Amino acid sequence: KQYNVAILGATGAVGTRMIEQLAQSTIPVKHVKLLASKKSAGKTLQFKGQPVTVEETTPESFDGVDIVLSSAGGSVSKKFLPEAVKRGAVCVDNTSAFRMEPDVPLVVPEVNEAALKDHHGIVANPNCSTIQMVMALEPVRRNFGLKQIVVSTYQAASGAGQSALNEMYQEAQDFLDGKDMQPDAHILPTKGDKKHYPLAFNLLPQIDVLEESGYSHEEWKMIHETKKIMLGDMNSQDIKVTATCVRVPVPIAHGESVYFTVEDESATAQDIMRVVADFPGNVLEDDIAHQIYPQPINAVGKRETFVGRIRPDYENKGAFNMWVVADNLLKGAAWNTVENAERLVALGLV
Ligand code: A2P
Ligand code: 11C
Repeated sequence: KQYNVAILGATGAVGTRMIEQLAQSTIPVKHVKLLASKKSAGKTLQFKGQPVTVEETTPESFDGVDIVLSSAGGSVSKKFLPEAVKRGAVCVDNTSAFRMEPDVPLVVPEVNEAALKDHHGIVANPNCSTIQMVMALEPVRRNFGLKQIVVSTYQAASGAGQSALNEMYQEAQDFLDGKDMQPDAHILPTKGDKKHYPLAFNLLPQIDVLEESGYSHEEWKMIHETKKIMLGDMNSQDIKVTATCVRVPVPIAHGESVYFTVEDESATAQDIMRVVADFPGNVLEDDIAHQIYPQPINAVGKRETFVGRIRPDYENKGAFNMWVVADNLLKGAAWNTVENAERLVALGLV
């Protein structure tokens, strides 16, 4: 069988990468439809070297579509994906719109592929910072049991979309040209909020909106998505998770400092390294004698999750630190979405 595939948000930072990842995937594609807002209608993009005209998204855009890959923002997903499902499509949604719905599987294939079979037309792709953390920690959970996770993120500008990335480059340019030490920001930390701050040569400890709890919504996602993916219950207390999310002036690829405790206190750092390295999709880059460790610039364009600096907390038994890097636009978004679609096809679930 060959599949008609629609990419919703095809002109965006993630959408353009979905086009590339789909072209390189095992999915037999009959026809690809590239959907965006009215603003981009008529623009030409390429799929496998062939020009494809971008169309404005309407409910009828999904007539005859088998698979939808979507990354045009939560409100666009909420509006259009039910229309696509009504027309018989299976959607893999990279936004947060449906992630916490009980009948929507939230899937990182290497970690919880089995959840795909419970879909009712929508599969959710987790947040980028959650995906790379569960990739690094799932082998630890399976082999030694996980008790607690304390994560601090170093998140790239592209996580907030192409416009945020463009704004950071412009700020850096203006700063180096001596134009403005406090440029007028319009997008970051998050489009919808009242105040905006520059990211170039700065750090912003706010990703997404700040909630009354004191946590940002990105931090909330890391806590609850991790529990849903690893334990099948977003409120489980079986693993305790806390997070601090920070935007850093890096274009692409998120870094994470992850502190975790395991049930099996006999586990050594060497044991952790071994199981992390053996897990599909992970690459261990941990050779301190040769200064080898994961770095964002080396992860750009790669599908894998890179893990290093694995070391014990010498003052607490069964506790470790590690450093995790992945391309937020690929494993964190476009590749994990296409990988979910590949698995749905392979398992006969489309
Ligand atoms: P457009 O380029 O026409 O605005 P990013 O995550 O990089 O900001 O990209 C967002 C993506 O979502 C873009 O492809 C954008 O298309 C698309 N998009 C934004 N609003 C809508 C909408 N109302 N309907 C369909 N696509 C939309
Ligand atoms: C960021 N992690 O870096 C966000 C982007 O829930 O899919 C992805 C938001 C999401 O800003």
